[in-house]
Amino acid sequence: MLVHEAEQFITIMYDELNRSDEEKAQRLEEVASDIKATGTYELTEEELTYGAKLAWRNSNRCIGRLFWQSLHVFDHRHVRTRGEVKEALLSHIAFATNEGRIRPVISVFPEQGVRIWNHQLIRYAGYETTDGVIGDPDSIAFTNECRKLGWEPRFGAFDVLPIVFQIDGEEPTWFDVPPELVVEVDLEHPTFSWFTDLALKWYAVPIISSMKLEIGGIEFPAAPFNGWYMGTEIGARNFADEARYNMLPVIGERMGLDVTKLASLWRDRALVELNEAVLYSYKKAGVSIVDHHTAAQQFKKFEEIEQDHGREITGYWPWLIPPMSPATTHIFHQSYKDEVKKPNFFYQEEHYQ
Ligand code: HEM
Ligand code: NRG
Repeated sequence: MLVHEAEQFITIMYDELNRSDEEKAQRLEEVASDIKATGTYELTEEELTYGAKLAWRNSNRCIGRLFWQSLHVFDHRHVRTRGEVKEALLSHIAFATNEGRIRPVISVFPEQGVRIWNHQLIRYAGYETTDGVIGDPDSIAFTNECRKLGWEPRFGAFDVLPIVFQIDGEEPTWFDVPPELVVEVDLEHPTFSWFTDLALKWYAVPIISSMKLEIGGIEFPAAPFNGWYMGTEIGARNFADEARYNMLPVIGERMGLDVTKLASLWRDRALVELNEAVLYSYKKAGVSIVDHHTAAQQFKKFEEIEQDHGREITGYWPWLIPPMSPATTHIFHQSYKDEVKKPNFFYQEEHYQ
C-alpha cells in the first residue's frame, strides 16, 4: 500500500535527519491526506534527494556505498519533451565525467512517461557477424534494436551506442552522444610495451540506466545513476569473461605463458597484468577508478559507520566479493544479510524484445 510505504520512508528520513516530532507528524498527515484525495503524493525535493541517497545506501550488491551521502541528485521530474530529456541526459554525462574527476550522480525523470532503453548511457555495440562477434557480446540485442531504429552500425570493437528513449505515447527516439562528451581511456601496461598493440580502451563512466528507483512507494523507471569504476569490473569481467571481450588467451600468449596447461595458472597471471593495466591507465589519464582492495577497505569503513548508527548492514555476498582474489578481502570471510530495504533500485523489464 502506497500510504504505508510513504509513512515508512518519511519516518526513516525525518528520524535520521533529527526533524522535530511536530514536523514529522505534519508531513505524515499531509502525505496521507494527499493520497486519500488524489491516490498519490509528491516527494519534496529534499525527500527525493535523501531518498535517492538511501537507495544507494541500501544497494546490497554495491561495494561503493561508503560515499552514499555525496550523491548529486538532479531533479528532472518536470521534463516532458524529447529535447528536454536529451539535454538532461547529456548534462548528466558532462557533470558526472567532470574531466575525469568523476562525481556520483543520479538524474531522476518523471514517475511516468519516460523510459530509457539503454542498460548504460555509454556502452559499446556488439555485432554478430559470419566471422564471429565484433565488440561487446553483451550489447548484441540492444545493438540490433538500435539498428532497427535506423542507427548505422560501424562494426568496430568500441562503437559507442546511441541513447534510446521513449516518451509514453510516442515512438522511441535516439541520438548519438557527442564524442567530446565521451571520455575513454586507452589501455597500456606499465612494463609490457606490446600491451598497446591490443588496442584496448574503455569508457570512463558507468551510468546504469536500466534500473527503477523506488522511494516512499513512488517509482521512477528512468533514474540513471553513476559512480566510478572498480578496476575489476573492466579487467576481470568486461575484458576477461569468455562471453565478453575474452582477452586472456591473447594476453597469456603475448606474455609467453604456457597456455596449453591449465595448471600453469596462465589465466591467473594474465588476469593480474590486465587488471594492473586498467588501474595504471585510468590513473595516468586522470580518470577516477578504485582497485578492489581499496574498495573493500572503504566498504569496511561503511560497515563500521552503519553499525555505529545502529543500522543493520545488508549485502549480497556473491556480488560484493570482487571477481579477483576475493579471499584477500574481508568481505569474503563474512556473511551478509540480503534483506532488501527501501528506498532501493530494482530491475525492471526491458522495453524491447
Ligand atoms: C553495483 C561499485 C557507485 C548503485 C556495483 C558493483 C560495483 C560497484 C563493483 C557490482 C557491479 C557488477 O558486478 O556488475 C561502485 C563504485 C561506486 C559506485 C566503485 C563509486 C562511487 C554507485 C552509485 C549507485 C550505485 C552512485 C547508485 C546511486 C549500485 C547498484 C548496483 C551496484 C544498484 C547493483 C547493480 C545491478 O544489480 O546490476 N557497484 N558503485 N553504485 N551499485 Fe555501485
Ligand atoms: N559492471 C558494470 C557496471 C556496473 C555498475 N558499476 C559501478 N556503478 N561502478 C560494467 O560496466 O562493467 N557505479 O554506479 O559506479
